[in-house]
Amino acid sequence: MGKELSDEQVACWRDQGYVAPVDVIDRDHAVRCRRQLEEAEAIVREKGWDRVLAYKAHVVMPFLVEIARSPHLLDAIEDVIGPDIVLYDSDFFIKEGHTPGFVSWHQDLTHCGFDGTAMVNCWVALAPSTVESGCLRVVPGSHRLGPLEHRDVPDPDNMLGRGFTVQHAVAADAGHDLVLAPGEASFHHGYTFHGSRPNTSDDRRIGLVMLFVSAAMRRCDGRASGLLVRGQDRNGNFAPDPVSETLLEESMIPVQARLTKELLAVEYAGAGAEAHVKR
Ligand SMILES: O=C(O)CCC(=O)C(=O)O
Repeated sequence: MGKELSDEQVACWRDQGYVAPVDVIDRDHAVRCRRQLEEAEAIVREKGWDRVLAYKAHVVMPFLVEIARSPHLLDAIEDVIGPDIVLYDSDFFIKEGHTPGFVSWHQDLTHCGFDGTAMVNCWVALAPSTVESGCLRVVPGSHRLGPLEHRDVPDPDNMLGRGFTVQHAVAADAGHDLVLAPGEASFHHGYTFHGSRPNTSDDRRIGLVMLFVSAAMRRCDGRASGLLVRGQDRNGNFAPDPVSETLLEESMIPVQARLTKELLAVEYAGAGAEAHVKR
């Protein structure tokens, strides 16, 4: 038994490279977060800001930081990556009802330039995430393949801008659907193949993605940034991400833009800075 996860969940993480569902926030809280997100979307549209919800969203969204700091969630994250925890990146993957957007099979960690593997993608549902709405899917056990080559396979409907796709055959029946109710999360390992299908439901499918890493990991350029949410960054591997006091504090928008630029420049140096642009 971990601090929060059961023995079965810890074993599923180790052997299959994912855990789901994990209770993160209650249903009412998820409804409030969805409202805040939709308020933020309206502001972003009106101001014409770019990529504010696609990378480093925690810098400008206090409600996201509140979730990331919740002791209950951090106990579960600690069970899989240890006690020194940094929120490295965060964003929203949103599919409108009856739209063709999909996500190709890929790994998260391969291009991040870290010297270790202690990363967890925590995907929190802020709307029903079902087979019909195009829930997140994983290929169980694929994390054991380690880092694999990816290529751009352009498709206008792929939500990973240039069609970032792992170069490894995936059988048609290999994907496992991670069906989640609002407030529930899935965790997957940085090497687990994951992707998703289009939303054929009437509602939006909203995923809040938080990438947590161990503060013990160092990025190749030695200049990663992130928000330390538990424990210590003993070697100073992460410059602290500043965070807004209020939703989309205007003075923080250029800060979020700079941190996004720095993140993309390292992650996709080989493939071009825009290789993984989400929308
Ligand atoms: O939300 C999705 O469908 C895909 C999410 C994803 O690819 C990611 O978090 O890296």
